[in-house]
Amino acid sequence: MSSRVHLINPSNLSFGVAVITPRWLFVLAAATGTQWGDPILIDETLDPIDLNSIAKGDVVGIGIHTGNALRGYEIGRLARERGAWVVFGGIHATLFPDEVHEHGGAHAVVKGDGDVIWSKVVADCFAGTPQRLYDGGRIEGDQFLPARWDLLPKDRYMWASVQTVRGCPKHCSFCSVWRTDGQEPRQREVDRVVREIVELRRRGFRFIALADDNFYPVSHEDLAMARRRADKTRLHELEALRAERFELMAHLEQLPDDTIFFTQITMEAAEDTEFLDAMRRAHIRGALVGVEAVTPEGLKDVYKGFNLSGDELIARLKQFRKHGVHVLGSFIFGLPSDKKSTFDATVALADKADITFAQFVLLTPFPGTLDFEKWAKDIKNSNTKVDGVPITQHWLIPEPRRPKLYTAHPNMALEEIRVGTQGAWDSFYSWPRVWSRASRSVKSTKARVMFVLISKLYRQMYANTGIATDSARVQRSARTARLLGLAAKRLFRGTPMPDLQMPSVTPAAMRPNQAS
Ligand code: B12
Ligand code: SF4
Repeated sequence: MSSRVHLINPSNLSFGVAVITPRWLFVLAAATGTQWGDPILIDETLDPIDLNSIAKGDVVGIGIHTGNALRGYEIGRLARERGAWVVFGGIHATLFPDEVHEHGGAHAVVKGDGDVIWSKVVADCFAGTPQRLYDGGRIEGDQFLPARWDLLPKDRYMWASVQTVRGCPKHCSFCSVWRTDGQEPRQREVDRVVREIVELRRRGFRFIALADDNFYPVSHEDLAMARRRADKTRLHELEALRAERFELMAHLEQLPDDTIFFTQITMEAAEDTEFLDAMRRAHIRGALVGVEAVTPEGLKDVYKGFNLSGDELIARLKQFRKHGVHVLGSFIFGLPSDKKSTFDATVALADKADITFAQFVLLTPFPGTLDFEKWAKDIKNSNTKVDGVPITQHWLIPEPRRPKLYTAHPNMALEEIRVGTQGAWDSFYSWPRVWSRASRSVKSTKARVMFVLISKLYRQMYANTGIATDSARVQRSARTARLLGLAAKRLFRGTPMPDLQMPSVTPAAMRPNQAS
């Protein structure tokens, strides 16, 4: 049998179904080309890999972020033992190519975007001459490849994912996006994005996550600052970016009415009601908004001074809802300014601001971030190790032994923060609160059942498995998530529309008014 290409998304936990497609798998599948046959795609969030499927001479591409790097390394070593060519890519491999070689049995590591370089890497491996390191760079928006959705396994994912823009102009201290993907937004051509979405609708997907770093890449302040400059080049660039967003939304508006998009956006978008209205018309019904902290001190802790706090924050978040965009608020716990009262105060604010979903994450120094650099420098001399692994490489500590928090807190014990965070999830996603939000957010019984299922599933997948320290609880949550997922996936299935055509839009419909 001839050699094959395998693409593997590693995970320690498999749920049988997944909420969102890991887009990189389907994009790299497109980048592989067809001369080696279709690649074999393995997403371990669905099922664990069967290593017997890997043969000598095969090429194995493994994509890792920091959280799943250790599992990726285990698979890499095992695949290499079976005689395969092992290549790593993804954000963590981009940040630490040497570590990947040391721990993952890699023949090659690809830094940056894989779209353009991957076919060369595969060809080099099959020729027996892989390079140690490839640099895929930061490609232009019009070079991003559309995904191979024909390789999507049937009925395993609830939401497909399509990227419209990569990069973010902000510089939050806990986030690596602006440093790895860059601060210059790279927008994909409207036509290409829409073509992919139409293909997904033809296949029966009506729920699509826009896997963007920040769907609102040009704020009023950015425009005002550019306007103050004598040289207007930057202003024209920003205006063009903004106009392209409206062009995209005008096209999305033409899609069937039951289409639902979800994206990620900064809170600033609330200033731009024209943009929010265009989002609603474009079927973008929800957005993850990084609220992070509810006090000015907390926002200062994460360099997110462009967010608001207190009553102004509530008003700003409500603005999304008023314009038909549901908010998934993302909050960080463990910030130096947090107090015991912060947990309850945050849940209360989420309620008051009419947030539809929320996530409460523990402050984690992810490599590639300013927080990580500062933390690693501060802690270096302490020489702290867990199971012989330096704490500054926390992702290499086996998951059951991995600490949940890394920075000593001025007011609280770390366990107190972990328990407080778990408590915030429990309280926000309690049955009465979920039901009350469902009744306020959606009308039909079916939509309410979906709302409840997705709320409970979200909590099981992202909170109970990520924050709990007790492995029995983690396993129980994974089983519950699997059952909820099986029930939910039927509800998310849309009717295939094989005859759906590309929307046509008049130039006038695409134009935004001039922003202030
Ligand atoms: C959409 C998204 C999500 C979604 C969907 C996840 C999914 N199933 O895909 C949701 C909301 C669920 C999510 C959750 C989380 N996410 Co997230 N997410 C993203 C986001 C915005 C886009 C990812 C994406 O689809 N990009 C599109 C694809 C095409 O790009 P890509 O993955 O980068 O792949 C390209 C290259 O990296 C490369 N490549 C990738 N793999 C491989 C493999 C090979 C062999 C090669 C050659 C190349 C290659 O080629 C690809 C094509 O160019 C990224 C931000 C970002 N810019 O990456 C964060 C990001 C990946 N998430 C991040 C984090 C921290 C999380 C959470 C831990 C958040 C939390 N605290 O709960 C969870 C973890 C979930 C989990 N267990 O995996 C961090 C990771 C940081 C790090 N150092 O690892 C990122 C970078 C955001 C950030 N703020 O820093 N996420
Ligand atoms: S957290 Fe969001 S707004 Fe901040 S830099 Fe990252 S992507 Fe941009």
